[in-house]
Amino acid sequence: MEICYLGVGSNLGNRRLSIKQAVSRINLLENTRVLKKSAFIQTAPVGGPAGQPKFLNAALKIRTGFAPLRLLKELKIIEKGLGRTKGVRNAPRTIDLDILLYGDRVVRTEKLVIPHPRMFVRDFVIKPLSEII
Ligand code: PH2
Ligand code: MG
Ligand code: MG
Repeated sequence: MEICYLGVGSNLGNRRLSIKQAVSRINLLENTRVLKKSAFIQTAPVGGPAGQPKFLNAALKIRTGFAPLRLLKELKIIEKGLGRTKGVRNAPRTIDLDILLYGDRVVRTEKLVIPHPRMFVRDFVIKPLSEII
C-alpha cells in the first residue's frame, strides 16, 4: 500500500458532479481508498485553446495497492467512463485525473512521470494539494 496524491480537474459539463463521481469510482477500485479531499476551487484555464471554460480543481489523498502504471490505467478508465474524449493538448475535459505523488517514488517512463513534472508551477495544483498534504 502506498499513499498517493492526485490532481483533479474539470471544465466541461457538470464539473462538481464529475469530480464527485470520480471520487466515488476511485473508492470502488480494488485496494484503494480516498483518504482526504481538498475543497473544490474555480481556476482560470492555463494553456490550451483560447476561450475555454473555467476549471474546478481539487486534490485527493488516496491509499492504493496498485503500482503506479496500473493506477494510471485505472484512472484512465474512470476518465473515459466519465466522458473524457481525446482532443488536442489541454482541450476542455469532463475530468482529468493526474498522479502527482506516489509515496516517495520517482517514476520516469514514457507514459508516466512522478512527481508530476508541472505540479510545482501550477497554482491550481499546489493550492488544493497544500490543503491536504
Ligand atoms: N489542466 C491542464 C491545463 N490547464 N488549467 C487549470 N486551471 N486547471 C487544470 O486542471 C488544467 C489547466 C492540463 O491537464
Ligand atoms: Mg492535467
Ligand atoms: Mg491528465
